[in-house]
Amino acid sequence: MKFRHACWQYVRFTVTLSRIFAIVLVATAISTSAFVADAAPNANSKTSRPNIVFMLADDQGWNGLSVAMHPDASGSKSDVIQTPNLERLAAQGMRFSAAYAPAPVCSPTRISLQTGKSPAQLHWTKAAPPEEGHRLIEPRLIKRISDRETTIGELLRSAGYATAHYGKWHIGGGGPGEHGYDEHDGDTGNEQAFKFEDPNPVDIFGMADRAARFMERSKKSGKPFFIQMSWNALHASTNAKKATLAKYQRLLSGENEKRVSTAAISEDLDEGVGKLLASIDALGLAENTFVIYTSDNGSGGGNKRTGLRGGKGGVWEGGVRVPLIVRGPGVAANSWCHVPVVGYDWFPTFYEWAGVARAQLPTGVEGGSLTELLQRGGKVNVRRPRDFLVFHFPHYQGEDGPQSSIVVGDWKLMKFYEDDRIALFNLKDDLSERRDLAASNADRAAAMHRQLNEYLTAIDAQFPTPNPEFDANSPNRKPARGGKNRPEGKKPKKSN
Ligand SMILES: [Ca+2]
Repeated sequence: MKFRHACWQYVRFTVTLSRIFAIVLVATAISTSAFVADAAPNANSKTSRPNIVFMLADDQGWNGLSVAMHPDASGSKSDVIQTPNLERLAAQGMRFSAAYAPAPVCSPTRISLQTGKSPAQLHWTKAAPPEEGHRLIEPRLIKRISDRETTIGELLRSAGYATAHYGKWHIGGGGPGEHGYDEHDGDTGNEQAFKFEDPNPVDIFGMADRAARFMERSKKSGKPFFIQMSWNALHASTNAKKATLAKYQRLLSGENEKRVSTAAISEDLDEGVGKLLASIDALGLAENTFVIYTSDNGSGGGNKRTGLRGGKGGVWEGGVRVPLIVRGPGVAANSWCHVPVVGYDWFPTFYEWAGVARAQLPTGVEGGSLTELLQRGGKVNVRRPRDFLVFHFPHYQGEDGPQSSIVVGDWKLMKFYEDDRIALFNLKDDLSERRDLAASNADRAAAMHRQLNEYLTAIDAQFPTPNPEFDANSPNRKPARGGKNRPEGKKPKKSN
């Protein structure tokens, strides 16, 4: 059905052509070969199309690696956690200092990556259940990927790629097999991680082995491949290898168990990344394979929150700014990109690598291709339908209750829905978002506020609504966590 839908879009695109020609196009579009547009500008030829290995860590914060994510910002790497394989990958490729996850929580980022659309447009902006008893009521979400969406797996399979998804899926809809993936681990979620213990903690090494076998088979068949490695780590971190746990108990003596196990599973994950990279080398595929490493949201429980404000469950930088390393053909070794990029940019990027014409992008895709940026040393801007990024979290979970942000160049505006407060920051000078400049830059703040509202209206985003039963004077009332609303002495609760 989805394929037919894509064909009709294709037909609509050629509406000015003669009717006979349109009929020919329909006939051609029905065959998969037509999906690969030979005449697409900048398209790779079919024979040289690159393989893609897309790795997604879970809850790994911007500073969760021993790889610095910014050359000048202190606190952009961990002083304790050791990730030597990712250090090597970074030395071979490009690091992004301003890479964003589409959402500050799990499933919304995952469905956004699969579709190229923002979580706000998809009406899936939170993973955990709604919190009740607050001043505002969270919007309802449909937590299941729709059959109407075209996924990365469907796109790349249609274009002739062998496709695999290993690890955590977490967007339902019958699992990856129903959404374009030839091989997969089923309709998995967080619970999956707990089954696997030393010597295969949270299935890190099992996933790396399955990916290696898949690459070998794809190579033999002569097909390019796409693999999404949705690592379960850093979930179920107490399942880390015993030796690694012991190492971090020494390095972090006196720290709580969660911090120790999170550090340990981070290093185990790095070892799994190393195994996967070694398999790519052993198969002689490194030269024509893009390797991408990133995280689904900012720092979760157990990570040390330094360098950036906030963490998972909010749109402060700590919730959405994530590590990103890319290695592949034409990407300069040991290079930096400071241009903001977002997870849903990968969808149009993969389109271009697969040689599919831009005109065939599904309607509503909000990302821009990163191909030129990667080829030109990270120095060109990304062309998206809009020249700003919005993060919309109309929910309670992290600091400050329901909130949105808009990033335009170096400037970022935060909006808090409980009291309609706004705050303005210059990220270039103040990455930790401590100096609110809304009062001294009132015109800029007002313009960005308007831009944010117009965008959210244009994509039909959902908003929190007033709670008629909320009683501010009730002794049982639940304040939004964090910031100045946080009750004395209470720390934010850990969330899923
Ligand atoms: Ca997550």
